[in-house]
Amino acid sequence: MGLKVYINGKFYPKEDAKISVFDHGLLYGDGIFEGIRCYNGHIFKLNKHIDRLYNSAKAIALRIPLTKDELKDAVKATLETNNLNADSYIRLIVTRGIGKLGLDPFNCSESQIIIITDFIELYSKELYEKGLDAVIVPTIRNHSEALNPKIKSLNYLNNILAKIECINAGAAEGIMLNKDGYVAEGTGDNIFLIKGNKLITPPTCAGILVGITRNTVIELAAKEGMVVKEEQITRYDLYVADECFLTGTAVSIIPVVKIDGRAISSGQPGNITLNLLNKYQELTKQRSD
Ligand code: PXG
Repeated sequence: MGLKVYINGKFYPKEDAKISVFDHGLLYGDGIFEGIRCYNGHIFKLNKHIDRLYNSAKAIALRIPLTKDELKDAVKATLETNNLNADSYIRLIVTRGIGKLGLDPFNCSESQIIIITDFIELYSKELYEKGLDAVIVPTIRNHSEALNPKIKSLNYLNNILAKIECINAGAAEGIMLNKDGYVAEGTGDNIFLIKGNKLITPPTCAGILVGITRNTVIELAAKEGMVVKEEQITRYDLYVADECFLTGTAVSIIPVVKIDGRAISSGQPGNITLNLLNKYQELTKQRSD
C-alpha cells in the first residue's frame, strides 16, 4: 500500500495529493509548518508542536479551522492510515489557502491543512559518531521585526540562502549570526556550546526558532546537574568552546567538531555532548510529553 497524505480531512494516495497553484502557500510562502517525530509508535512532544503551530498561526493572523484536539487526532489518524507505528517523521503544514493573485491574504479560501508522514535522515550515522564540520555563513538570520524567526513559516528562503552558502563552502551545516553579529542558530537547528561546567545557548531574543529539542535539552542538562545559561554567543566563543552541538527534531543532537576550519577542542565529539545524546535517546523511548 502506498503512502497516503491527509489534506483537509481526506486521505489521498501520494501521487494524487495536490494543492492548487493559486494557494498562497505556494504563491507567497504564506503559511506555517511543524516537523514532528514519532519514535516507536509514540509522537514525541506533540502538544509542544501543536502549541507552537497555533502560535505561528496567531502571529501571521491565520485561522486554523480545527481545534488543537481535532488536529492532534488528524495527525494520529494519518500515522494509523499509513501503518507508521515505528520511527517516522510527520510534516504538518497549514497554508493560507486558495486566493487571487496579489498579496491580500484575506481574500483566500479557508486555510488548507496537509499532513505528510514519511521518514527523514538529514545526516548520516557516521556524522553522529565523528561530528560535523560547520561554517559561519554570510547571510544573517531574519531580523525579528521583519519576520520573527519564532514563526515557523513556509518562508524558509533565509535559511535556504544560508544552506547554499554552507554547501558551497563544503560544510555540513551553516551557522547564522543575527543583525548584531551574535550567534543565532543553524539553518534548521539550534546551537549549544559547552565551556567549563556551563552549557550555553543563545537566548530567544537573539532571534531564533524556539526549538522544542532545544528546550528538552535545556531541561535534560539541568536534571543532570549542569549549569545552563542562555547567553549571547560570539564567533570567538564558538572557536574556543570545549564542545559544540546542534539540536533539532530531525537531527536530535549532533556534535560539531569543526567551525570555520578551527577544530573544536580536540576535534572529536565531546563526552558531555555524547552523554546528552544518550539521555535524549532514552527520553524519546518514553511516553513523555
Ligand atoms: N531552527 C530552525 C530554523 C529550524 O527550522 C530548529 C531550529 C529546531 O527546532 P525543533 O523544534 O525541531 O527542535 C528548526 C527545526 C526539515 C526539518 O524537514 C526542519 C526542522 C525540523 C524538522 C524537520 O528540514 N527544523
